[in-house]
Amino acid sequence: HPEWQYLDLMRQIWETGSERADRTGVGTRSIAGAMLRYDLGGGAMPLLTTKRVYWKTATREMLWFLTGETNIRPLVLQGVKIWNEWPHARYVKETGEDIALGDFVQRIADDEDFAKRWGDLGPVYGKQWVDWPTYRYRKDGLYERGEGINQVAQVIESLRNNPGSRRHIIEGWNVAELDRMALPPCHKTYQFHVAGNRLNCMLYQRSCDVALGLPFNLWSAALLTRMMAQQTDLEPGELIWMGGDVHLYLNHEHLITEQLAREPSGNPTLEITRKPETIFDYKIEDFVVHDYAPQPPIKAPVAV
Ligand code: UFP
Repeated sequence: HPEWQYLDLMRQIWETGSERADRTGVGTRSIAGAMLRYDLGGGAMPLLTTKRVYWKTATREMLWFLTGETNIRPLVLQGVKIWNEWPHARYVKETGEDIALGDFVQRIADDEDFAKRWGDLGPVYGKQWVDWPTYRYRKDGLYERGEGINQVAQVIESLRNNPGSRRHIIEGWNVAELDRMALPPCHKTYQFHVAGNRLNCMLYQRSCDVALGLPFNLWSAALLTRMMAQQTDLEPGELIWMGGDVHLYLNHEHLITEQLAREPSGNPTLEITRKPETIFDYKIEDFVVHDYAPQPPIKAPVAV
């Protein structure tokens, strides 16, 4: 079963990873460099069956990226909570107001101006993917803002017109803007590769929380690949995931022990029920998962 790759990686890190302090203060066991490969043929998806993964949440996030949006408000209004901790932490830090996360999020939902001021994550994925900033030089030697680059649209064009290219890349790591991002991109580089009529995708993830982040990141990368394939009239090929700093948080021990005692079962597939005009026109209703009968979810705190 393809899921053993994930479980084996988890076990390897827990048993052999080097323990160290990390930015969040929680502490991790970590290894350098890992690769997972998933065949997406026949609609197969890297959707974990050893615990329930909320694939609709991850899908909503992916669609949000594709809108270029970087404010959490549209996610909050859909009940997606995954990005809430970061703006909340910033608000508490900058105002000194000791507001509970739930109350903060409610204010984001209720008050548009408050959301504008406090709900933005800075120029994270969505911004870089569809509106990478450019600069052009003026005669006086200064430079001014040029038109943003839609990398996603450009890669779709290049896949259609120049499938053999080795430059089908979507990059999130905009060095000049990292300091304004709530979180510098983790899934930072996507490269696509056309082999015959199959579309392969490689993802380089610089930093990976294997217990909480990776199940989401695998689903999302496969989802993006499926949408890109549909838009370019190719068949989904392989998803090749590569991790840089691949780690487990020390306070996830109960999750790890529980999940490693479970065995994968079944082969969930994703059906996309219609072909929208462009990659920017998908709706959550377009995605249906079949044969997903996972074991129960396992809760654990996310390190902020
Ligand atoms: N992380 C992921 N996947 C993501 C995401 C975050 O694994 O999509 F946004 C984890 C990796 C790391 C933390 O544990 O969040 C980011 O911290 P840092 O920037 O210090 O690597």
